[in-house]
Amino acid sequence: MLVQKPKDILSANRLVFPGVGAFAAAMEVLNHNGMAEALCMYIEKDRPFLGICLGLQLLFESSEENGPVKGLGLVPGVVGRFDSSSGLRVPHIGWNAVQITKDSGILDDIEGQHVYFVHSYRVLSSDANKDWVSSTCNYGESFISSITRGNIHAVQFHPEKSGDIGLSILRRFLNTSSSKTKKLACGKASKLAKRVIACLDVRTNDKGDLVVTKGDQYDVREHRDRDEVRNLGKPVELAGQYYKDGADEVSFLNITGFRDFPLGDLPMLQVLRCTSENVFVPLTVGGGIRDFTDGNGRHYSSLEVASEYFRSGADKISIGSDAVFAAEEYIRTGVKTGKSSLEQISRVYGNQAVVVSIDPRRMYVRSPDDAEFKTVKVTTPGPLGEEYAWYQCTVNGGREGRPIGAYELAKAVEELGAGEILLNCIDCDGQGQGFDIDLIKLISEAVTIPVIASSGAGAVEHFSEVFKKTSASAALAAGIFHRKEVPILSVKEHLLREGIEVRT
Ligand code: 1PR
Repeated sequence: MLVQKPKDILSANRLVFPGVGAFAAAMEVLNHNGMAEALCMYIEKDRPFLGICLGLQLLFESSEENGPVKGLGLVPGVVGRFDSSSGLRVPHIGWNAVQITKDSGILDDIEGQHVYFVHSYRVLSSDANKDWVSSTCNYGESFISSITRGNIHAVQFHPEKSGDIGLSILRRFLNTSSSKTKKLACGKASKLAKRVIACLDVRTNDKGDLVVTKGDQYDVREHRDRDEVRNLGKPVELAGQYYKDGADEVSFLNITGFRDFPLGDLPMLQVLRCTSENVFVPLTVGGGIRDFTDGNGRHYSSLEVASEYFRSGADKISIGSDAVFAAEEYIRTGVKTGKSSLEQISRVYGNQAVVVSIDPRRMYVRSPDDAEFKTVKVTTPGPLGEEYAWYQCTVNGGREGRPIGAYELAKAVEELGAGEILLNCIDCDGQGQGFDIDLIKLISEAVTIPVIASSGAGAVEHFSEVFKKTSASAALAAGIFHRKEVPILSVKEHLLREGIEVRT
């Protein structure tokens, strides 16, 4: 049952308190509707409780997030931000290992396993709260990943997004006496794993069916066969398969979202709802996130569009074209208006929920002086022997080039509130020749938020290459998985053999 009123909390047998968004906004709601008092009464009586992510942080005394802001004050400690000044990528996004410090009953066999974290704020253990701490995690420093006292549990990571391991934690909480919970083999996790992401480019084909498609350099039509949109499968089925195959995340990109308004595209929302019933790793959705006025003059803000995606099961949303326009404006004026979709959504849902998807095209030049934007010395010279290139950002699915480089865009969107960058490359898309290492190095060194390398994977060696030569946090592929050329498991086995930590 979903809690609607404070009395629902007091009459609950077990309470799960998942939290998303900003600390201050959550406390305001809890204080305003009487839930804060009810939660404190419930917890003080030692009734079964599981807080998740923000649901852990709110139990502490205060948070520095847009604050200081007072919390529920049930556990000593202050919620502070990870320090990115020495190059640590913040938000902390991905699968990390936890160290169990005391028996909690619900985290029994997760030692040595990876669980999924996504947050920019954390609490450190101290003499005052050490009796509460049941596990810690290392990310630049050791922070509290779970607390336990009696029947009260709270975790900083997301069990509901941590695959089988997370489900076993939830099962134990819901039925602590269950002997059915399967024992997990002891794992070897020691640090934040590199992620392998399966991406599904989704659009309606000419028959009106929503299909997973895949282009070559963004062209998704089958030119041999009556120019039809390539159909590589059904989105919900494929996402379910990739989850079973070990994908650390699944992304849906509604590739015609720039021209079809997504809230008019109910099948896409339905895809998210159905997928999130069976897929317990993070889901990202992108395409068409922008302000929109429909034919009847009804205005929808990008925040409403994103909220609908989140309600339908997305954990992160990804913004393409609209982020390019916002970055151009920001660079031109130097002013953060707070009105762009990027700023609005990250303010309400937190930076970690907002990905910016960049669709750049390589532009060769003879010398850096020939370009207005940041160039790189390319590994392979251009067709006329050019030794440098800059990467031009595009909008509307690569159809329109814009006067801004990928480097400039990445820096601007980080300042505007993006929590992660999905870095595609039109030249490499669908070519199977490997990721654009020059581009990925350029961007991952320019920002301190995580960067997902995308476009061009054709063999397992391409994944180890991108992780060894760049500081990308994740690598994404589409075509090789859809065409069943390389299974996700083979990618992970290869990475492990190469000494790169992944979730197994
Ligand atoms: O601009 O906010 O509406 O968002 C549109 C989104 O749709 C953007 O994220 C944009 O990247 C994506 N998109 C638009 N058109 C296409 C297209 O292909 N015609 N797909 C498109 C982008 C690129 C990757 C692809 C990788 C890996 N696809 O997502 O999955 O390149 O492919 P590979 O492993 O097969 O090489 P907005």
